[in-house]
Amino acid sequence: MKNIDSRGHVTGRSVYVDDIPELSGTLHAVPVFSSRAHAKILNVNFSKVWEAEGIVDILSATDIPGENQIGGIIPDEPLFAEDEVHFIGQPIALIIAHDHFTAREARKFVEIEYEDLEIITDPRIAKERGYLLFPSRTFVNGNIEKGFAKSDTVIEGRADSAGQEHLYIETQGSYAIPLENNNIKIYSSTQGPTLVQKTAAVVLGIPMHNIEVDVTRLGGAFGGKEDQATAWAVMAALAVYKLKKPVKLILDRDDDMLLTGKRHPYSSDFRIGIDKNLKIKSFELTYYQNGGAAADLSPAIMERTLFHATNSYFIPNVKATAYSCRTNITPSTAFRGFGAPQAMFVIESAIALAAEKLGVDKSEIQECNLLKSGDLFHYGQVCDSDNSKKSWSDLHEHFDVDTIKKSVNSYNKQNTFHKKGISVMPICFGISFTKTPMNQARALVHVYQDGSIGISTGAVEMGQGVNTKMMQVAARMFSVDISRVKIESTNTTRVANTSPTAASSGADLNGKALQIACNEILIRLKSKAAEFLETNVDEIIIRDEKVLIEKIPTELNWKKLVEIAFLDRVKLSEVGHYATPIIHFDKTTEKGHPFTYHVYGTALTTIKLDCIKGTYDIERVRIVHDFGKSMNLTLDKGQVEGAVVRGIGWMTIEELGYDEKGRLLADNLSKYKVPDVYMAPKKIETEPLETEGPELAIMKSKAIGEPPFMYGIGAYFAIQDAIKEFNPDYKLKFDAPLTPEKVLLGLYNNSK
Ligand code: LUZ
Ligand code: MOS
Repeated sequence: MKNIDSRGHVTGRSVYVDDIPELSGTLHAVPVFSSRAHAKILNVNFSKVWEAEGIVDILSATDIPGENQIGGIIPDEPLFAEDEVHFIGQPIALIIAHDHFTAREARKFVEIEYEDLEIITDPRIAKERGYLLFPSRTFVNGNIEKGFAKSDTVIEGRADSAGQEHLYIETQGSYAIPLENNNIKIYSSTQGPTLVQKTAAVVLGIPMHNIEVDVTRLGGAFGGKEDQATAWAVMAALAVYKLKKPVKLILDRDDDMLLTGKRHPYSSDFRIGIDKNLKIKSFELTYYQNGGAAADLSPAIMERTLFHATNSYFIPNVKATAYSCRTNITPSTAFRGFGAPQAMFVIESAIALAAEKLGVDKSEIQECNLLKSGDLFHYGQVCDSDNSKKSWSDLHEHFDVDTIKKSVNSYNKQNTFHKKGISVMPICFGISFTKTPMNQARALVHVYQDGSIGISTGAVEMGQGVNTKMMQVAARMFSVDISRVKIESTNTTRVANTSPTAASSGADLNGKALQIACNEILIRLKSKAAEFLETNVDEIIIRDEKVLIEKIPTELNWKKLVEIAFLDRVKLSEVGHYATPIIHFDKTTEKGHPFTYHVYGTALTTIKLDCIKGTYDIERVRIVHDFGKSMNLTLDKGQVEGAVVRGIGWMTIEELGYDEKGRLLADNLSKYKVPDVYMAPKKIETEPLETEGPELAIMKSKAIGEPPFMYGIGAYFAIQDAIKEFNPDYKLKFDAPLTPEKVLLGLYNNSK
């Protein structure tokens, strides 16, 4: 089954926030933001703005009736800056006008006097000064010094990875409208409707029940709208609160790129110890996370980094420390992988460096350290499958990796100015919000008296196809045709207290809640059927819209049964609630069982390097991926392909950069390159790993959103592999992205 939205998307009929028909009198808001990365605000003068025609109002911190606070985990972020600004793009005020362009033009006339303060963009410098967003954490298992003593080779190094722009096609936006009795309805392009509702209530100083948040779908999010959709929705709500008029706030692309946070850049030190059998004995890490100017989701992201320090390898002695460093860039935020890709780049770098030193193939070290059932993760959870090893060996068999390696070798012997590179990238990604209480969800199901079904969940559709999956779940539960099922928008009045759709867990959590709700209604319908057919309820089966007794069709079908049940006053609506069992985590010991299950897989990346230009083609990515029992392989393979391309972009060409003034260099699409159709791998082949699939995944279909992102890391090492073919003196460097410029320097620079 394809994505139910496919047709709407390609015909342009799908509705996003900016497509909602505007009520008459709708006003338009544009944020005023800091042009300094760190400064005292001495004076703000709006008088020239007021001279423009069509200006309705200008709101700033003093207009906030509740708290000037939008920090989600730590209350350290004002909606509007008051005395100081901490990054370029920090909102200071909101201009509201009769149309968007008037507001945007008028912004140029705001006069702000600043007194500049010291600007720090390097997380290591921030750490030295003691500028941390919150205390550091250390995960320990075993004893690293004993582990190093048992190692034959101990190597130290450093690995850096840069940020990444989300580049959702739909920019951040909201449309807030006043309802009667001072209630406000907000349409928001958010992954977290409840977070918008809760934060709007705090800022306006009113109860949550006065705010209704509605989301039909997002034009992409990738984590960028988990926390950072909130500010724009709350600003619109604040304007509605003051003006009692509908207010729309949609960021233009350039504003979106400058004002919103990105993936966390990380700088990391590692020390790895390996014995003569290539077993990794010990691994020590220090991560410097560049959190930007406010905490945002950094505590959770840092935690996920620590959890993924060892990727898919078993290492008996581990010590990993992470610092979240406060700098003067936009607050870094969630981005597909949520700190895990950064950790996995570090361990892959450590293994690559060890392989270089030992003169062995990187994949030899990788292979002999893969996780197996019974191995202990450094955070105390026990690995419960051999999927890591299995995906590795299946990949090698299915795609005949030995033959591929031979053909790459012979190509490299025959060609001087083109070289091919190859790399294997295994992944292991933990599924669950690392914050245990977030692993809960609800769903609301109505069976209408004509047999049609309406479902609402807390899941937000953002292109990933979660709505399609929810409809599949309901159709399968009732055993009716999918055309009977309608999915409603995600709305806080129908499904309350939701976790954001994030952590790859949207389908699992909301699907399980939906199953519970459907099942309750099904039980009542079956008992009504048994009564009507004068038989035992255990004998009733509903299949393909027919009511069967011991596999024999009866006079009842789905539609008729629903009608009878309704006339007999049976409750045909239900709310399902699901809370993931088995998970727990103790922060005092940093041990527990934080993940419901893990997703595994292995990818082989082959690239071709032009050794004159330094440019590269990502030729193929071949993958054996652990889908569990995929409930929708079309959608799931689409998720793999999208994730792989984004992972490759992060590792290769996506370069942000900040100047000494703390200004983002790549602040528009002529400066920020992402993989396009030419740059994307010519072919991505995804083979499902044959496994049972865990009961705790929705219909045994494993979470898919984030895990495949990290296959993209393979591109980095494949490119370095090709550089080395051309320039045997090249020394491995771990400083992503590996842009063609860096490649060119590597090809011709022999410095050691
Ligand atoms: N969001 C979050 C996430 O709040 N907690 C998580 O553990 C997480 N993991 C991945 C992506 N988003
Ligand atoms: Mo996310 S990075 O699952 O919002």
